[in-house]
Amino acid sequence: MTRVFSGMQPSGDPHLGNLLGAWVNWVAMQEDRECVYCVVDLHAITSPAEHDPATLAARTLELATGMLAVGVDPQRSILFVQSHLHEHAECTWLFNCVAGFGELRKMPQFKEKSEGKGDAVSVGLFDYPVLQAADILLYHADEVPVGEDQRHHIELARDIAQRFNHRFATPEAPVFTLPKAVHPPAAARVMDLQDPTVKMSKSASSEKGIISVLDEPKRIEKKIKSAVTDSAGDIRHDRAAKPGVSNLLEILAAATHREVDELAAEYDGGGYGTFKLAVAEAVIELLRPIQDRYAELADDPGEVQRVLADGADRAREVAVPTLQHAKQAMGLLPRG
Ligand code: ATP
Ligand code: LTN
Repeated sequence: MTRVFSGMQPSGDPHLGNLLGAWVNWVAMQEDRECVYCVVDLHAITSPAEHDPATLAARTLELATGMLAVGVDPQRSILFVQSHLHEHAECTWLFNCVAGFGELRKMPQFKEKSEGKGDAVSVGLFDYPVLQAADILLYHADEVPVGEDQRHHIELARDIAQRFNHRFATPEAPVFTLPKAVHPPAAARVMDLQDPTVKMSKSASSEKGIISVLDEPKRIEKKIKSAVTDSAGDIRHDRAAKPGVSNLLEILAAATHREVDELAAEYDGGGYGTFKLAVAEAVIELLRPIQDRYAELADDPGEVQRVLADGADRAREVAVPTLQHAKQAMGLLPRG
């Protein structure tokens, strides 16, 4: 069966973009694939601006609770916290000796996040994609559902796997499976409500630009009502000319499982007020069952912790033999 791996950083409150762009797809993939989903807390400590030791543990638990609330099913899939398996860090070291300085330096995310920081940039930020490669390759993942911005990281994981196999294994008995990135079919890309030309983001968007998965209905309505649109008044899908309206149309389509064009035809002529109210209602209805389930789960954090402990045990069953195989292939002396 096709194996899937994906991860999300506990770097802020999960938002509508994370839900429509990632989680909806994660949940659907459970139907016919073996899925491994991970809260990647070791990635979240790579930049000091986003790392708050006082809230990291709580955020990690909240993100895992959110994943369960949207429908990640721990019976069918493996859900765990990255730092609960030291194998990820250990495998990163092995890959550090396979990955090249030049290829890491060129990673767009590293270039973006390190810009203007000079020598203050952490080695962890530089090494971020190597840790991500370890996440993916330890589980022999075939498919990695991620946003378009992660494409280079998945290609690097593929290159590392290929290079490792070439240097330390034979074509008949490779150590690592070559993964590929897959993007959600509906290509949901939710934009910031205040600046619809940039994506909604946990760390970069302002509070008003983001709809958190746990926002109360009143707050959602307020944020959508004040979403930036334009002065033309017509409702049609045109990302270049009408980014705000197009974003709201896409959100409405995703939340109601309807087509963008059909919705545009239905609301055009009725004014932005009515349209925005419809979008707000649809989002509120979309989030209601998730929020109810979240509240139930959050009532019993011990149970979520148990689910994560079980997930870590099951993850270890896959990751430990893979890592052993890799160490053996590299010629490291097994413990007697
Ligand atoms: P950060 O600001 O910390 O980078 P983020 O909000 O951009 O966080 P990530 O943790 O980078 O989110 O991404 C988690 C998953 O959610 C990825 O698969 C990513 O593609 C998806 N995702 C994030 N933002 C959006 C968005 N605005 N629209 C659609 N998908 C998104
Ligand atoms: N870098 C990713 C998060 C991430 C990930 C992974 C995604 C860490 N490890 C492994 C897929 C597979 C991000 O920022 N979205």
